[in-house]
Amino acid sequence: MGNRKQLKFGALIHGVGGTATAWRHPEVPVDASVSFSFYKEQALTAEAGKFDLVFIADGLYINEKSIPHFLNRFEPITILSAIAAVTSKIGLVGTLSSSYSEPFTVARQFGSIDHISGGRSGWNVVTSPLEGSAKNYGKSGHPSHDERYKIAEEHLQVVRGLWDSWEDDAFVYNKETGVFFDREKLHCLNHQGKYFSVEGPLNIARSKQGHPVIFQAGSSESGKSLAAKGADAVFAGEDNIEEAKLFYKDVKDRAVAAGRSRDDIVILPGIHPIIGRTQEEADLKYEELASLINIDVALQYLGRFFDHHDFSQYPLDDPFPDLGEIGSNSFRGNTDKIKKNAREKGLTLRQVALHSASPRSDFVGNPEKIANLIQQWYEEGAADGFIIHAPIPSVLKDFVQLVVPILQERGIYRTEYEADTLRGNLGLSFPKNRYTVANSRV
Ligand code: FMN
Repeated sequence: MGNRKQLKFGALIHGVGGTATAWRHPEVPVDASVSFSFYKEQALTAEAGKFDLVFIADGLYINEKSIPHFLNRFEPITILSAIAAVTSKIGLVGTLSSSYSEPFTVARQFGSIDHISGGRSGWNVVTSPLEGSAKNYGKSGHPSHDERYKIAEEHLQVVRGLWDSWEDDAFVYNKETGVFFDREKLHCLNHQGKYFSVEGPLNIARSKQGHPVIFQAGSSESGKSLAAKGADAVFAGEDNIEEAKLFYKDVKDRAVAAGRSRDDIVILPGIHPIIGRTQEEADLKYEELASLINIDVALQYLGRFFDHHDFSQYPLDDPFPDLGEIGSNSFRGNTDKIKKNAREKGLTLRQVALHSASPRSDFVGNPEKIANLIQQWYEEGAADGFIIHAPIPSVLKDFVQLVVPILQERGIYRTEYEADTLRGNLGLSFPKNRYTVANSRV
C-alpha cells in the first residue's frame, strides 16, 4: 500500500485546451491535440512533479459546434501507450465508453497498457453522454441515461472478471518440462448477462497491480452509485469547497453502504488553477484567457452539455431558460447542477454561458494562495487530491515549479514516488485474484 496520508495529483492533458478559444492563446501550439511531443512534454512535467497520473479524456461524437480540441485529437489508448514508453512512474488513465465498447476488448487494451507500463494503467469508465455517438457505431439508438449506467455496471463486472482469468502465478514458463502455464490457474468467466455474453479467458495475464485502476466521473445519482460500488477513484466536478465536501461525503457514505471502506475510493475534484507571482499577475492571466471568449462561443460551449442544445434562441439577459428535461439524457450531473445554480442565484443565460466557458474559480492567485486552498480542501474533507486542468500548458509547469514545493515543504505531498504502480501510489490495496481467494478458502 502507498501513502494515503498525502495528497494525490493528476494532470488532464488536452492539447489545445478544454475551452473553445484557448487555442488562440500565444503559447498554445495549434497542433497540440495531435502532437506527441506536446503530450510527452506535459507528461514529463507532471512526472517531475511526482503526479500520480496523467489523464486523457475522450468522447465519441463531434459536430461543427464542438470545441477545437474535440475536432482533431488522439484516441486515449494509443496516446497512453506512447506515453508509457517515455515515462517510468506516472499513472496512465484514459476514458473509454462502456456503452460503445466490448468488455473483452477493453480488458485487453487496459491489460496491455498495464504490462507495457509495469502496472500504471487506469480506465475512466464513461457511459457517453452524446446521442450522436450511436450514429458512429451503427446503432439504431442511444441508450437512455439509466440504461447506460446498467450497461456500465455489467460491463465493469465482466472486465474485472476477465482480468482474473489467470492467477498471478499461472504462467510457470518451465523450459525443461515444457510447461508454459498451470492449467489449474486458468479460468473461464462464462458470463451470460442482460447486455453481454463473454466466455473468456482473457488473452493477457494480470499485471503487477492486479487490475488497472477504475475511475468514474459521472456525478448524477446513477454515476455516484456506480462509483460507490465499483470505482477505485472518482473525478469530481465541484468548483467550490462546500459543494465538494457534500459530494465527497456522499460518495464515501455510499461506498460504505456498499460494503467498502472510506479509503477504498479516492476522490479527486478537477480544478482550473491560474498562477501568477502575485494575485495581480494571476488576475491578468485569467483576463487574457477570458478575453478570447465571446458570447456566441460560450453559448455553443454550454450547449454541448445539453446534447448540443441551441441556446442562441433565448434572450441573453433574461433569467436562464426553463429547459424541462433537456440535458437529462446527456451530461446529467452537470446539467442538473447548471439548472439548479442558475435558479438559486437568479442568473441570466449570458452569465451562465460565460461562467461555463471560462470558469473563474478560487484557484487564481499566487502559489501560496493556491497551496493554502489545496491544503484547506484536503484537510476539511473536500478532496483526497486534485486533477489539474491547465488552461494553457505553462500552468502545469507553474504548478509543478511553484506550488508543489510548498506542499512538499508542508509535508502533505510526496517528494518521491512510494510505489511503482498507480494503485500503490494512490494508496489502494492490491485486488487478489478471485479464484486464488476462493481456492485458499477450500
Ligand atoms: N465524460 C466523457 O464523456 N468523457 C470524458 O473523458 C470525461 N472526463 C471527465 C473528467 C472529469 C474530471 C469530470 C469531472 C467529468 C468527465 N466526464 C467525461 C463527464 C462524466 O464522465 C460523465 O460522462 C458526465 O458527467 C455524465 O454523467 P452523469 O450524467 O452521471 O453526470
